[in-house]
Amino acid sequence: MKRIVTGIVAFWVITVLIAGASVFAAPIVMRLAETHPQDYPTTKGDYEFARLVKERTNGRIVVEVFHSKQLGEEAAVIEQVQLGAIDMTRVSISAVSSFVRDLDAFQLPYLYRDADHMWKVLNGPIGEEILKKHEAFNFVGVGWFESGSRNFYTKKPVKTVGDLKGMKIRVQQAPLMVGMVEALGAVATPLPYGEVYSALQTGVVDGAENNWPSYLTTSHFEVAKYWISDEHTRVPEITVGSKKVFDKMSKEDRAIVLKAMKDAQPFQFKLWVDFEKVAEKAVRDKGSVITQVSPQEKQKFMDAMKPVYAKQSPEIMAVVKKIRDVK
Ligand code: GTR
Repeated sequence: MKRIVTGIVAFWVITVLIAGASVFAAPIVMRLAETHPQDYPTTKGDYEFARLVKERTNGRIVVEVFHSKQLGEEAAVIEQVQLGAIDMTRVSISAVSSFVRDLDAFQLPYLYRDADHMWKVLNGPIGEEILKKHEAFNFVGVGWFESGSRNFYTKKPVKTVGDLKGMKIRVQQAPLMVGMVEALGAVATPLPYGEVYSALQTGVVDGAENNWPSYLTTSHFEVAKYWISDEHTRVPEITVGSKKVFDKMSKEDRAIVLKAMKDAQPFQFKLWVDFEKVAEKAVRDKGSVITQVSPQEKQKFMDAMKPVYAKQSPEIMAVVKKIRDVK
């Protein structure tokens, strides 16, 4: 009898301990670095991604978003992700392209016909393949967000491609972007995002390039009020994870995280499209001078970018051909 009681008690204790361990186990916390402010469309997309991960793992995995460059500027953060010191980051593919050079095929000037074309590419087999390629560089390609098109803005009026000649233009820290601005006869100045406002203000650079939402939220419009809608690039946003960190996760958890990013995408896209309009109106109201380029002038921008393509490797150009063939 005594034995049976001891057995029942032992069984009960073990059951309680196991149940307790799973209920009270500390969640896995993943830090995600974001350069934009809390209410920016990509940051809100990060929060939606975090919400889905938490919900689908019953709180076992918690993605903590560190917005407004709390964890540093993009180039430095990406290195930390590669080392495993930061779990994930949402950045522009330009910033990652210094590591994953094949990304150049996805950010060449005048590559996509429009946003639809870009999304067909990114969400199709070509996009999947480049996400997988990140593993060779100790990253995990988690997924894509929208970032509109990029345009030049300057301190002095610019109306034609020729007006950019000789101007010092801030670019993202990526070889392709340096080459692109040089092809226009301008002087490329690669700088971290957070340094651009003062560089414009003090005249270290004469201009920069970005999308409407960034132009507004960085207040660059205050110090460079001439905007030219040349739409030279569509550079998608990407979330990259640390391979070191992801390799420790179960296959199931990894799948949940990747799927959550896919499912956060339409949410971010909608916010983006709405905010793009709000941002454009806001900078117009605040006095920015906007030049809408004519189709003829846009063709001149395109022609000027041809040397950028001529410099690409046969491998990159093979991907470019595949991208262009996506209908
Ligand atoms: C923004 C992008 C940022 C950052 C920035 C830049 O459009 O969302 O991640 O790369 O451009 O120009 O540095």
